[in-house]
Amino acid sequence: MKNLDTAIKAFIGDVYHETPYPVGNGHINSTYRVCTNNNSYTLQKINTKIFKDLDGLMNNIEGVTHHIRKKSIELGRNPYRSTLKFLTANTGKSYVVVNGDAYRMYHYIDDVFTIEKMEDPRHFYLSGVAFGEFANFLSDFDASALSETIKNFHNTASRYLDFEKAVSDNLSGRADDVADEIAFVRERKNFTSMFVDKLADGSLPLRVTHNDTKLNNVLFDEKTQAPIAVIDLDTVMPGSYLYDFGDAIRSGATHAAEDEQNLDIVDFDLDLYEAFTKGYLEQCAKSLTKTEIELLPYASIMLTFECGMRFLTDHINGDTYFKVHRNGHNLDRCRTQFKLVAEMEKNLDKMREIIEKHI
Ligand code: ADP
Ligand code: GN1
Ligand code: MG
Repeated sequence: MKNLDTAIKAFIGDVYHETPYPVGNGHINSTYRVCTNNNSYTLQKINTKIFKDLDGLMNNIEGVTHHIRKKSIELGRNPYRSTLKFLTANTGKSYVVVNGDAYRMYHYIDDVFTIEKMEDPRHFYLSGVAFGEFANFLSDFDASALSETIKNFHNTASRYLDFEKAVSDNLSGRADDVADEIAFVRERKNFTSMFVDKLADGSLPLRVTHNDTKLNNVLFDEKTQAPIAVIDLDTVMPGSYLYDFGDAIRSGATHAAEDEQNLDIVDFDLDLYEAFTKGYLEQCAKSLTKTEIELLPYASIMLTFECGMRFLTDHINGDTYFKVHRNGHNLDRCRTQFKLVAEMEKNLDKMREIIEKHI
């Protein structure tokens, strides 16, 4: 708590504040809400093992939020509720380092909710609208101004190499217990280069994308139920629309939690798939190229497979990347993802039909 208090003081001075309390369920950073007599803030401890270039990271986020704020004002929206607004610390920077830990602070957006597990298709449709609009807002953002905060983030072929290294190093000694999951990944080795090859030869355009379009990264207004802001902007980088579409489907087109242990209830729901697809394509279909449209049905398979492979890699490495809250947590997460991949593979034609219907 002492470090948190020192960080808070660096941003708001010696103002009375209640004890910060944790919010959210992110796997990487630690997020707290801080209330003073007049204001409410989000304090975030940045995972510096993962985000090493803090200046590059915050520069990206400030550039992107500035751009989105400008567009929101042009549309007559409340700029304080449309995107994150960061505070500047007494060091002149938008982050502070306290005893080796890095913190940033921004305004808490009041009267909002986030969704951890999908219940209502309408919310998923609206999150499609939010991410489709996010793509539009950033379509004229200069990608060369962005640092690559995590190299090869959605390079599935390079993630496959990380996985093979984990298996051969077997640091945790767990590789022998996950032979079925390892075989599942290896059977799909050739698939891993489908998008990256096309990005490399230029047939798939590079876009400014969010790269972590998880359901709980959209804030919804409690009163109107409308999606108001896309948050968690650490991974905004040059990427592909296929990543954002695919990762959103991964986290929202199922009724099960990402770490559900009962695989019988892990379903891939085509109605939810259609709800998101409709919202997303209403916003950005017009800017998609022919190649993007052709590859879109594969996007959720690729991103779900990649995420499951990353969970498995971390399980074999001994849980060094994602936060875990129980033994085998990463393996449970891996298994839900692979169950979804298998279901999605069976429904490829149906996904293609839905995309064609809404394009
Ligand atoms: P993580 O990287 O840990 O996922 P996020 O930036 O997504 O961190 O924040 C975690 C959670 O905290 C969100 O899902 C949301 O519930 C809540 N949250 C974060 N920022 C705000 C904000 N400005 N206003 C309201 N809630 C927020
Ligand atoms: C992490 O931070 P969070 O929980 O929004 C991860 C994503 C994964 C996701 C899986 C920087 O996102 O790539 O898809 O977990 N973020 C990073 O739930 O690795
Ligand atoms: Mg998040």
